Amino acid sequence: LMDDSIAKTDGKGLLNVRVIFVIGGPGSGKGTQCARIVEQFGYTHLSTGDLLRKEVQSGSPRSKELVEIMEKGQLIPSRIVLELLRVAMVGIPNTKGFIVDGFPRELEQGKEFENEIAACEFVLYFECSPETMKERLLARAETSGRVDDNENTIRKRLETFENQTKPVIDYYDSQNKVRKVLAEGSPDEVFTQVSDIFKNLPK
Ligand code: B4P
Repeated sequence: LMDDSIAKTDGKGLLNVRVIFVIGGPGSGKGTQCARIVEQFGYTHLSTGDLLRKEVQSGSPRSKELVEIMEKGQLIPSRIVLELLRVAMVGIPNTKGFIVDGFPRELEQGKEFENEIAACEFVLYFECSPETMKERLLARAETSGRVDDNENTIRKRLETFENQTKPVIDYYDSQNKVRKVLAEGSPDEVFTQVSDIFKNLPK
């Protein structure tokens, strides 16, 4: 890390802060639940999807490339995602911890983050059926204006999740780091399970 003078780091140069990864398919309710975690428990929410959409809106030279990838329901190159996260985290030196939403979406992303930025305490996984996810995203499509909320892209996003993100869950599961939440229910029902996890975290 080059510009981490304001953030605390450990002996290996990693940020010394609680980090929780939040994974789930598109439409599993990650963003919705993260907003509630912030409200109830005071963590800092970083959504890689939001960071990427902000990057696009800023009119950065890579905007066009990013939009094209998102429209195809594919993953943005990890380097870009990691850089956006690193800059965001270093800029917030005093926080109880970060919930990193929509990340990692492929195995290498997670490994690189943990080698270069900070260790992850556990992975919060929202398990949801593809039918439910599709239904929610189509409902959101009516108002979201998002380039990726349409039937075609939703199908591809679900495939990307199945092929590239599911192995991430298996990997962290093998390290006993996955906390699974059943995400089929209403936002309140899902949050009951999420609260139980956050209430019982060590200080
Ligand atoms: P994201 O922005 O992460 O999009 P998402 O998976 O749909 O999650 P989001 O948080 O928006 O939706 P949620 O499930 O909460 O990613 C978009 C794209 O960015 C990716 O396809 C990829 O191209 C790129 N990208 C992002 N991160 C990346 C990374 N790390 N690496 C590479 N590329 C990356 O909610 C969906 C809808 O369901 C909402 O309308 C909500 O109101 C509704 N809903 C939520 N919970 C509900 C419930 N319990 N009941 C009923 N409806 C519910």
